[in-house]
Amino acid sequence: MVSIGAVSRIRETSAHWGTYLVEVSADGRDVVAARAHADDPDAAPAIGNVADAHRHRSRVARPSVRRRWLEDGPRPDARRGDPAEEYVEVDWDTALDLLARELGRVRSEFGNSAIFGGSYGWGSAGRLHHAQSQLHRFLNTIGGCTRSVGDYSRGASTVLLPHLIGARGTLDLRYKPASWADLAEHTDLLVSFGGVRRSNTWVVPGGHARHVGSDLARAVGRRTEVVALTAQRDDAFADLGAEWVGVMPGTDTAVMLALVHVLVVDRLADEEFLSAFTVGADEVRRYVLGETDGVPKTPEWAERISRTPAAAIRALAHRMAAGRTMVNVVYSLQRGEGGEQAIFAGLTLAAFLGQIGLPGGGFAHGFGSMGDYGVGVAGAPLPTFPQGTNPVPDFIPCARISDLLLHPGEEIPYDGTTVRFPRTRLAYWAGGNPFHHHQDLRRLRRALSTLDTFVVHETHWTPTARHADVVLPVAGTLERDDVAAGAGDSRLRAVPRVVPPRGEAREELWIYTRLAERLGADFAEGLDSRQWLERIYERWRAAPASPPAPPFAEFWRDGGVELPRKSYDDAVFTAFRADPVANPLDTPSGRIELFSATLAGFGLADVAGHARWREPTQWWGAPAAAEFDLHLLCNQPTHRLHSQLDMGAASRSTKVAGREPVRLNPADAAARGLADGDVALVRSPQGSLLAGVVVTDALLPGVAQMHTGAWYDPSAPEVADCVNGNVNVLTRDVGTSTLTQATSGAHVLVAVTRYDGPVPPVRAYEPPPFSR
Ligand SMILES: Nc1nc2c(c(=O)[nH]1)N[C@H]1C(S)=C(S)[C@@H](COP(=O)(O)OP(=O)(O)OC[C@H]3O[C@@H](n4cnc5c(=O)[nH]c(N)nc54)[C@H](O)[C@@H]3O)O[C@H]1N2
Ligand SMILES: Nc1nc2c(c(=O)[nH]1)N[C@H]1C(S)=C(S)[C@@H](COP(=O)(O)OP(=O)(O)OC[C@H]3O[C@@H](n4cnc5c(=O)[nH]c(N)nc54)[C@H](O)[C@@H]3O)O[C@H]1N2
Ligand SMILES: [Mo]
Repeated sequence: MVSIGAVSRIRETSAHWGTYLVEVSADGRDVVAARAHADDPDAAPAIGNVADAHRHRSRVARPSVRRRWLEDGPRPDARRGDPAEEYVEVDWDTALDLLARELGRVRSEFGNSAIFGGSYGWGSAGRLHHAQSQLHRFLNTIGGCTRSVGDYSRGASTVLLPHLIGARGTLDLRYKPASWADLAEHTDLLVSFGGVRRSNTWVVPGGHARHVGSDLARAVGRRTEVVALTAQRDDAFADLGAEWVGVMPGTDTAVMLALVHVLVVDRLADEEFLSAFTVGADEVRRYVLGETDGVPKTPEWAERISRTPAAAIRALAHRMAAGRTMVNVVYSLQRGEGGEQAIFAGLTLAAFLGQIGLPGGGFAHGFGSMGDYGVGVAGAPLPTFPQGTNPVPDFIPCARISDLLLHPGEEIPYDGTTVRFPRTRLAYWAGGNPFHHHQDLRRLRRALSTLDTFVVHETHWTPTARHADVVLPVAGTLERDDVAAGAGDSRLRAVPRVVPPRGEAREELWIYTRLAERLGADFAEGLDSRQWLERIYERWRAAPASPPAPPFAEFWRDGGVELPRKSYDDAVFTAFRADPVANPLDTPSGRIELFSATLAGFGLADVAGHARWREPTQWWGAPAAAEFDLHLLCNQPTHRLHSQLDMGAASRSTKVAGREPVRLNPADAAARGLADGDVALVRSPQGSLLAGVVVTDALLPGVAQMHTGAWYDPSAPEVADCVNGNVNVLTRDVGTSTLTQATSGAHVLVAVTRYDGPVPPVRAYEPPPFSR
C-alpha cells in the first residue's frame, strides 16, 4: 500500500462496473491510478478507464452557456450541436440566475408540461447522488414536468410481460429468477437465445461488492449443456462451453415457433402443464400448424427466415424435451422491431416444455445480460432519495423522445392506450447521454433544434453536452460522499469522496438547492448533502423490511454493512406451480396467457393475442437488404459502460485505426476488399460512420458487429455523420411495436465499403470552442 506517514493514498470506491481501488496523488487532489480489488474474481476492464477520464481535458470545468443562446435568447436553433458553436464560461451565480429565469419563463408562459424532465440514463452508482432522482425531485418542487416511462434495456418486455404473467411475475422474472446455482444443480440443457456474455455481467445497476458471474458460470459449465443461438460465436462465456447455433439477428421468433411446431407435431409438448397452468395453447397450436394463416411454422420455414438449419432446430426440440431445460432470452432480442415477439415466443416455448416453476427449468430473461441476474439472493431494500410527486400527467415511453419534440400535439398508441405529445420548450438532462442511447442521431439533432432551451448536467463534454444551451459541471462519484449497493448485493457500502470536485464542479444537490431558492421553492429542506446522506440512511435503517444496521456514524466508520444473503423460496412461479388455484398469477385468467384476450382486444395490426412471426423492415430478407446487405449488431461494449469514460485507456485499447471497430466475417471482408486495420465507411439509410476493420470468423456471413458507446463526432460531415463510429447514426428510430414503443437499436441493415480518402482526426473528446 502506498502511504505518506499514516495517511493511506488508496481509497475504495464504487461504480456500476464494480467496487475497486483508487490511488490518489500525494496532495490528495488527483487520481493517479485505479485498479481492481485483489479478491475480485472477475473485475471489469472498465476500471482501467477511470484515471484518464477523471483528469481528461473533456471534463466540464465551469458553468458554460452557448453564446448564441446567451445573445439571441431562448429559441429553436438548428445550430445546436454544431462543432463550431461557441460557449461562454460564466460564474455559478450568473448561470443559476439565467437558468432560474428561463425555467420561470417556461413555467409561467407554457406550463410545466412544456418542461421535459425524463432524463433517461444510467448516470453513476450511488443512492443519494442518483442524477435522475435529484432532477425529478427538483422539477417536482417547481410544479413537475413531462416525464418518461420504461427503459432502453427491457422496454418491450416490461410492457408485454405483465399481460402474459402478471405484474408480480414480471418483477420476479427479473429479481427472483432461477439462479446460476439452480442451473448448475438441476439444469440439463440451457438454451440461450442471444449469447450469455461474460462482459455484460461485469455491470450491475448500483454495482456489486465483488463480481460473482464467472464463478457461477464455471459451475454451470461443469454439468449443464449449453446451446447459444446467436450470430456471434464468441458471444457466450468461454467457461460455459456453449455449442453455437447460428441465427440471423431479429429472426429468433421464427426459430422458437418452429421449436414449438416440432414439440406439437412430435407429441413432445407437456399437455398437462398447458391445460393446468396456461390459457391459449390451442390458439398457438393452430397458428404453428398453419391452420390460421396457411403457413405451417416448420423448421424448414424457420430456416428460410433465420438461416438456422432445419435439422438443428428439429434436433434441439427433441433435446429440450428430453430433460430439464431452461430457455433464456437475453435482453437484446427485444431491442428490435417486433422485439416483444421474441419474449412472447420464448415464454410460449418454455410453456410447451412444461417446466416453468420447476428448479432449473422454464423461462429466464437475463442470464448474461446483467451481473445481478440469477445471483440467487433476494435483494434487500436500499436507501432512496425521495423524489416527491409530479403533478403533470404527461409522459412518453422513453424511446419516443425525438417523436415528442418533432410531433407536438400528435398521438401514439402505447400499451392499449393513447399517449399525446405535449409541446416541449425546455428539456433538462442529468445522468444520461441521448447521443449514446437514442437511435438515428441525425433525427435526434433535428428534434433538439426545436427546443427553446436544452440544459445538461455533466461531468464531461459529452456529445449531449455539446448540444446544450446551459451546461453545468457536476461532481462525479469520486468527488462526493454516497452509499451504494446493487440488487442482490452482499454489502451496502459507504462510498466516501476520493478527491475534491474538479474545477468548479458542484454536487447536483447543491445546484438544485440554489435553483429552487431562486424559484421560491424548497428542494433541500435546509439540509446539506452530508445531512441528506445521514437522513436517507437512517430512514432506511428504521424501515421494518431493512436488515439490522448500525447508526450512520458507525456505518460510515466501518465502511459499510453486510446485507443478508437470503435465497428466496417465495418466487411467484414456485408457488404458482405448487398450486395454481391458491396462488394464481395476477393475469386476467390467473394463468400464463399464451393467448391474451386483452392484447387481442387492443386490435393492433402488429401485435396479436399470441406470439407471432411478423417480417420486420430490418432483417436480412427485407427489400432494403439489396443495397444494405449486411446486418449490423449494435451491442454492449466490453471495456466501458455505454459511452462512459470512452476516452480512458481500457476503452482506447479496443479501438482500431483510432476509432470504434467494426467486425466482419472473412468472406464479407474479402468481397469488399477489406482487411484488418482498414478504415471502413458504414452506411445505412439513416446515416454514415467511419470504423476500424476487424476480420473474424466468429460472425455469421452477412452479419457485422459494432459496440455502442463511441462518442458521436460530427466534425467532418463531408466524410460521414460520425467519424468516431457511434452506431446510433445508423440505427432506426422506430418503436418496437404499437404496443411497446421501445427502442429498436439492437441491429440495423448497413452497407460497408473501404474508405480510402484522407482519414479525418477524431475530435469527439475535445471541449467546445470558448469565447468571452
Ligand atoms: N444502438 C443501440 N443503442 C443503445 C443500446 C443498444 O444495445 N444498441 N442499448 C441501450 C441501453 S440498454 C441503454 S441502458 C442505454 C444507455 O444509455 P445512457 O445511460 O444514456 O448511457 P451512459 O453512457 O451510461 O450515459 C450516462 C451519462 O451520465 C453521465 N454521468 C455520470 N454520473 C453522473 C452524475 O452523477 N450526474 C450527471 N448529471 N451525469 C452523470 C455520464 O458522464 C454519461 O454521459 O443505451 C441504449 N442505446
Ligand atoms: N461491459 C458492459 N456490460 C453491460 C453494459 C455495458 O455497457 N458494458 N450495459 C448493461 C446494460 S444497460 C444492459 S441493458 C445489458 C444488455 O444486455 P444484452 O441486451 O443481453 O446485451 P447485448 O450485448 O446488447 O446483446 C447480447 C448479445 O445478443 C446478441 N444479439 C443481438 N441481437 C440478437 C438477435 O436478434 N438474436 C440473437 N439470437 N442474438 C442477438 C448479440 O450477439 C449480443 O452480443 O448489458 C449490461 N451490461
Ligand atoms: Mo440497458
